[in-house]
Amino acid sequence: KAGVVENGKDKERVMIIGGDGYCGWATALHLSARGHEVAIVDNLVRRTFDDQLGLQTLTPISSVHTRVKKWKQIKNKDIKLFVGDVCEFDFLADAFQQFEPDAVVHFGEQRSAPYSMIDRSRAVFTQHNNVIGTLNVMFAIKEFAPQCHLVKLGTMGEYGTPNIDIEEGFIEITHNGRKDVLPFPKQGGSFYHLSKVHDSHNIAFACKAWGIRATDLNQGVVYGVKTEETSLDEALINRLDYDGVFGTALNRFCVQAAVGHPLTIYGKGGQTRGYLDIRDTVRCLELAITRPAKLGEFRVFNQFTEQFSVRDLAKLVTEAGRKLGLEVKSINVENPRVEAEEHYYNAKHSKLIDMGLEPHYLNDSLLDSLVNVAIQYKDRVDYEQIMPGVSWKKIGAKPRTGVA
Ligand code: NAD
Ligand code: USQ
Repeated sequence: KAGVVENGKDKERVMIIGGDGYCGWATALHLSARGHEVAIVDNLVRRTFDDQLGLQTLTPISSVHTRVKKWKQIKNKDIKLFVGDVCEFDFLADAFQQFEPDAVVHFGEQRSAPYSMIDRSRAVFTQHNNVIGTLNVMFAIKEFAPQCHLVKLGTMGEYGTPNIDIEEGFIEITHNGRKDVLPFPKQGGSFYHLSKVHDSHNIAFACKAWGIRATDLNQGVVYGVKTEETSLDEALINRLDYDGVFGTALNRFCVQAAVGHPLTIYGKGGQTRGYLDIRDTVRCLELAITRPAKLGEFRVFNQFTEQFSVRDLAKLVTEAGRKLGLEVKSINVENPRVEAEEHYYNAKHSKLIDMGLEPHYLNDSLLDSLVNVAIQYKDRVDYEQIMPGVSWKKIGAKPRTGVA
């Protein structure tokens, strides 16, 4: 097949860990629709976090069992389901031996920075869940599927916001007259972001020591909800988080605009990050899987398409809302996080484009459609969950039962 490099097969057996989540569900359907054999591994803990904290996705999502049944009805394609925790090695080993994956996409982590900063127990849970889960996946590959390509979701937040350009994974440094290419310095801004830094180091070491192959996708903030496949039926609809713990910047702003809540700009609003449309997330995963890393190789791609400050996003959503007849206001909320609010930001992101990614840039039609989805489900919005309730500075050792 055109464009597929050595070792890449047309049809791969892809295990998607975290396949019931926001990025994972969309990716599972995208790959299944393109003929890959897909298995979802998920312990459904994301749904438990919602139950524990009293949150719910804007969109009414079906159970994972209903989701895969509906997919079978519509497309006549099977998605295998393994419900369990990747921190339990026996469960994971069994799933590997049954499914025999060519590639494992690992989305299955606790992914909220605020969740990891609620209290000591959530910080420990996040790092345990993420770091041990990834170690288990690495060991399962070594033991049961040494050819298998690990495609691991990292995050742009691993790099922090240094006052120099951010490279894709590695930087050439000259020091005291000697030169080397070294991992780009990491400065995660929460216990969550730091869990990804630890994962990256562990995976890089395993590639070197055992000769396994891996791609670390340092993804930016994802926005949007619809993909070609999740739009086929209401039972396939994806989750969309808007609350102060799991909701991310642009998705939150669109929901806030729809329900008449002022847009919550934290601090000065100069915080700049890389962003991408969920339709590009699924395509990036497809590109990484069909063009795998070589045995022993640890590749790093920066997976985002455009960078925006929070202020830029607020302006864009205000304008999109105005066109839809909504009056959108913004407020500067005291920043609950510890982060630079005005800073230099210039991150490279050419490797996925070179491999064929054709980005969906943020435009009016996407903002329209996202605000319209939010309007469609606005009765499900709990206004009380919108303001941030987790403070980086106030995190303590004592368990917190509520975060509002
Ligand atoms: P999500 O919380 O919606 O999905 C994660 C899924 O993993 C959930 O279904 C959860 O139940 C599952 N999971 C968590 N721990 C598990 C375990 N121990 N065993 C089995 N399953 C487990 O998150 P998402 O937004 O889809 O993010 C997916 C990945 O992409 C994460 O690793 C995240 O860090 C990364 N990422 C997300 C974004 C974003 O904007 N959403 C941006 C950059 C990177
Ligand atoms: N922000 C606001 N107002 C809001 C929400 C966020 O100003 O209402 C600001 C934050 O302070 C931060 C920026 O927007 O400066 C991004 O915050 P976010 O919550 O959208 O994203 P973040 O916490 O970084 O985490 C999300 C995902 C995480 C992923 C990360 C990619 O939850 O899984 O790793 O985006 S990145 O930001 O590139 O590290």
